[in-house]
Amino acid sequence: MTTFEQLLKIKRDRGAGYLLLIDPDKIDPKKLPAFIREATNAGTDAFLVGGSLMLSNEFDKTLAIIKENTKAPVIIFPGGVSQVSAEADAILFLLLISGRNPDYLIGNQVNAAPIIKRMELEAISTGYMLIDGGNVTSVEFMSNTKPIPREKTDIAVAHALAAELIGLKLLYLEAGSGAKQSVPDAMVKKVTKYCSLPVIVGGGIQTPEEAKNKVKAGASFIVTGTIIEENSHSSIIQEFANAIHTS
Ligand code: 1GP
Repeated sequence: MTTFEQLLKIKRDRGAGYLLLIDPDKIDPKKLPAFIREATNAGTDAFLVGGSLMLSNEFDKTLAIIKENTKAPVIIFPGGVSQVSAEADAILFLLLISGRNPDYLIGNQVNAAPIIKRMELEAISTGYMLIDGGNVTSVEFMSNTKPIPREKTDIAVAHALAAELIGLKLLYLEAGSGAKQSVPDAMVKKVTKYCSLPVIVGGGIQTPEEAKNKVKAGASFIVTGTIIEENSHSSIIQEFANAIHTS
């Protein structure tokens, strides 16, 4: 089974999936093995690994440690071309479709594609949409793109439909890591009503209840990063997993 098929199976079996974001710059490598084991036991369905920058230069090593300590899929969520590695199960091949910066629509992808092919790494094409989360996030600054305004649901729907017609496999509604406000439930609801792609929602999600509401609105996968970095107890991971898993 491919990693993408595994994600679809998680959605089918559990109602929705819980994806935990690991930023190698923000985690103590000594604590990583135990943390990954605990997070897996607590109900994490897959790990996303990446960050806007990569200051630590430990990307391959971090991926290898995560792989050694979990059976869950380990998927690269790249901040740039340097975050391509054969140690992962797959990579989200992101197109920042909410922006109009050609580097993030095709430039980086052209640089990364030959490397990904050579590595025989599974690429999951993903329409990545930045939604205003009430503050300037690293994605907005680094990509030099404007987020979609929170109340412009129709604009979000049109972008999602474009992603579907282009033939992308997934859609990621992103408020940005550490966003003040997560993607509005109303936007998730409208996008998933009109667009048939499975939708990942992340950025600024603080509580299990908030995560549950995104699932109720139609999200297939929920991502948390910051909240678990700040409070890495497995009981919180479990609360998120229970809130997200509806079956
Ligand atoms: C960021 O969607 C992810 O790309 C997670 O965001 O760190 O705010 O949970 P947080």
